[in-house]
Amino acid sequence: MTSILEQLTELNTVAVKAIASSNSLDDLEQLRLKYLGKKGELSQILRGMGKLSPEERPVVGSQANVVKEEVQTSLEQRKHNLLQAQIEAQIKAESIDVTMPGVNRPLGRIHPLNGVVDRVLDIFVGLGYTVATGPQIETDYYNFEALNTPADHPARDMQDTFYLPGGNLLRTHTSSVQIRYMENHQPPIRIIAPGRVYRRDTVDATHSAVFNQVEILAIDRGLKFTDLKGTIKVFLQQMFGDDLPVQFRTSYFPFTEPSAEVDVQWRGQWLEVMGCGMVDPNVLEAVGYDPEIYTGFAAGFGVERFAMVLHQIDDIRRLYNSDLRFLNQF
Ligand code: 2U9
Repeated sequence: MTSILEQLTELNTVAVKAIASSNSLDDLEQLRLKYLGKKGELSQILRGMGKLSPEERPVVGSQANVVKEEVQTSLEQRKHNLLQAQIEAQIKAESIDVTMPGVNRPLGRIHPLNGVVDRVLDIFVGLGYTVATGPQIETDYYNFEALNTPADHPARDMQDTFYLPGGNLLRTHTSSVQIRYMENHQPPIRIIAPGRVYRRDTVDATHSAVFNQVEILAIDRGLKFTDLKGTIKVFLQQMFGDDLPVQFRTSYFPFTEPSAEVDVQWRGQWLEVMGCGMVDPNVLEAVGYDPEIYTGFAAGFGVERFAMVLHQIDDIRRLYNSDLRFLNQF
């Protein structure tokens, strides 16, 4: 009997110690099975009770209950502590340090060239114009011939052209878009054609071999030069400001007659910003419109030049370099 009581005491000591140093709920469950399980150590020990005298049995029985309760209490205590530690670790891991500096996520912005195109399109769409686009690789016909610029015409030298193997070319203006549009639509039409154009120019502060244009075209019965002037003036005043002085100087383009260049007074200087004119009857005939019935006006300008004037940019190449120190200013 002494030996069973000793075994119980030993089990108690060893189990309580093991439980106190267990480090996970899984370990703890293993210990519970090891000491208190059906085939556990306590059950093993109590199997020896059969050999005890009737007087000894209740003594050992009650001592066994004491040990069982103590081990159980230890298990519960440790379980409580482990759960508590687990919750604290989770809270710590999930907590946010609101004093940490934030992650900088740089915002994109509209490129100054696109910003000008967007404003121009908004103005003309507001006046009832439709946006039209077309191919950058063109035939001689759409870029020159249909625009009253035959092969021997001196105006061909005005804009040196990039010719492609096979005879096609890179469009030198977006007028080709308007020819294509007129071939597929009947008047009245009002369109605006923005897009990239190409010229064999020597690159410098004000010239680029690739640049962006916007051209407008209106064809209807009875359109006159005053309609053109009014449209241009409304447009330029919306772009630059209400009281902007605007002047028209006579000029020449093969596809318009009469033709004019347009100057604005801006920051104390007269600046040329665009060209325009009444569509030449030969151009109307080329697309099958009767010039006795329909007249039209057209205008064109370089987007880079507008952006440079509006934003006081000194070199056209800044618009193509993608230098963030420059772009971040807009
Ligand atoms: C059609 C008929 C006529 C478009 C026009 C201009 C005048 C003009 C230049 C400005 C600077 C081109 O970017 S630039 O080099 N353009 O001055 N453009 S009239 O006339 C047209 C267009 C289409 C069917």
